[in-house]
Amino acid sequence: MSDKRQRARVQGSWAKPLQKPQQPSAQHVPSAAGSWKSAPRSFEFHQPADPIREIPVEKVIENAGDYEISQGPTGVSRLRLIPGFLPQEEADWMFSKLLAELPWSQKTNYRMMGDSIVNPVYEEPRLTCWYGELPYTYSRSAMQPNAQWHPVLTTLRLAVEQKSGHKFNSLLCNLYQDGKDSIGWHSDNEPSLGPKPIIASLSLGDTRVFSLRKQPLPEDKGDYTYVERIRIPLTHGTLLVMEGCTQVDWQHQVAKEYHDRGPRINLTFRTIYPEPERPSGRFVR
Ligand SMILES: O=C(O)CCC(=O)C(=O)O
Repeated sequence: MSDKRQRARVQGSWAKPLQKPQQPSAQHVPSAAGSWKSAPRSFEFHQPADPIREIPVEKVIENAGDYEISQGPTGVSRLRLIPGFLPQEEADWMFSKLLAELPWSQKTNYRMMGDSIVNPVYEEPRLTCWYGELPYTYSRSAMQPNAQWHPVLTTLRLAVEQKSGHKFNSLLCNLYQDGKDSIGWHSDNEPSLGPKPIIASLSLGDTRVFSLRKQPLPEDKGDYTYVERIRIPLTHGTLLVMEGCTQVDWQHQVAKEYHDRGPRINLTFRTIYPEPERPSGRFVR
């Protein structure tokens, strides 16, 4: 073990005082002048009983490709990153149309403590709108669907379906107005999305960092200190497809950034199942 590490993990005890010479050792004794002085003591190092755990180095994914990010009892988690999925000029034009023409609004959620709703409610730090046939419920509050898709969204849905090889019936649009807008750690694992949701996420506008962190082992009881982490800078026109167990075994977020960030739109294409048709499976929450 390196010295530095050993110092950081000091475990031990103050050694018992030597019998000779006779003097009070583990106590403070008043000096003649009335101030307090410590008696000399020594320290014994004991090797820590628990094995040392390394905090994994965060990985960065920025090149086009298919990435198997984990393989576990639940199955394989996969990402597909396609920077430049939309050519620059097309992406610029679509970004301004969607920014100006989508019915953006700020959703209010309920804070949960276990299964109970706790007041006060809070407003999401971003604007959203929802497209599809069915409402979308998360954080105990439902988004009503816009049944009439904006023509740009219809074009994008077809292009994303063609590229990814998956069909989608719904779309959550997020607008981050600046660096202070964000989305916290979560998985897209609502029962209405089925057991292993496939999510295709298209980014337009300023680059933001999309982070993933693995769900901790059951014995870590919700402690994320030692979990694997990945960061992906999502640039203008990039398509990211999350497949397999990514929504079961990982969480993701777009954190606040405290330097200048312009607006960014993120379109996440999903499939929502009406209750009677829902495929069964394991849900994390
Ligand atoms: O903005 C993003 O890239 C992520 C959005 C997201 O996590 C979500 O809509 O569930």
